Amino acid sequence: MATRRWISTIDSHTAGHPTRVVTGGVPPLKGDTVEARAEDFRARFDPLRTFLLHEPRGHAAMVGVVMTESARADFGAFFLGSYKYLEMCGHATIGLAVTLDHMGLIGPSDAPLSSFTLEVPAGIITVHVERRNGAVAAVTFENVPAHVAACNVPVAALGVNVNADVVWGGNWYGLIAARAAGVELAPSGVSHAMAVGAALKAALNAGINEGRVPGATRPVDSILFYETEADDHGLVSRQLVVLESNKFDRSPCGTGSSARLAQMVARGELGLDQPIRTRNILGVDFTATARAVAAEAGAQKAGAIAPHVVGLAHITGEHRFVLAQGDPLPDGFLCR
Ligand code: PYC
Repeated sequence: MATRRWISTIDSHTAGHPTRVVTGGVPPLKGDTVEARAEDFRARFDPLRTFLLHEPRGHAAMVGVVMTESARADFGAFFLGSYKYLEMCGHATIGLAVTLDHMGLIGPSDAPLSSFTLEVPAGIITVHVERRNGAVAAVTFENVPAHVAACNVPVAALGVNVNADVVWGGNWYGLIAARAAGVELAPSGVSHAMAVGAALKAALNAGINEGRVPGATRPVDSILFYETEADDHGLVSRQLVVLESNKFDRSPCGTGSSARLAQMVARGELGLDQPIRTRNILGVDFTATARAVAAEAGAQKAGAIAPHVVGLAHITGEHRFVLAQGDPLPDGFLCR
């Protein structure tokens, strides 16, 4: 078989959401920082992203990770989305940590704890891998600081009138109460949530782009619908992140959980060092805690918190993707 591309990956899922870590086949990238190398990849090799993430090899919500060297951290990595490049991705960071453990790249596999730093486009984060009985039992990432940029922004679309908080958690989120938006946080509610979420995102971003949302400087990447509950173990944020039309995060969303922490602390609903569980529509949890931002992190936005998010990923397979000669869809396709 004549082939024009060979790319190897290790795939995992984090609470249901896939991560595809590229382990070979990406040409050397130019640039001094991870952000610059991500930009070089986008400029010269973007068809590799769609080849790997779009159908028929991937799907609408597939996320990829390309590793690069870092002059500032133990590893460097940037995140590919099916529809855009992400500055940070929590579920994929957890997937990457489990993948690095699987590859034997982060310390003795019988050590109870291995830690590493990771440079991503959003900044430098720290990742801890806990092992029990020879297997990874939990991954914690200490995310870039999260903060609320705007509160109670009125948004209307498709006959739904709600308020959104605009919050940075490594990506930008519009946080909206699920019940007020008529969104059901269950697998049966996903199609409706995606339609409403995409329309609310467009309406919110129109306001931000026209300068009508004081405090918000950049359009939101996603809408996070939430509901807060409590049980004997504390607070649970049930949540569903709509990335874009026809795309939702299957996991509780690491950057979305970070944004939720900043919002709950800003509203006085949560104290520092008080863990909550963030739960996806499949009933799988992350544990998320807002900590004080370390003094050495330098100047921060008012009310910024340091999110610590704990979750777990599982390897699903190892792939060698090829592009066979004559394939009529060399760069894949995505239906919107
Ligand atoms: O876990 O941060 C996250 C994420 C962002 C987009 C998909 N997952």
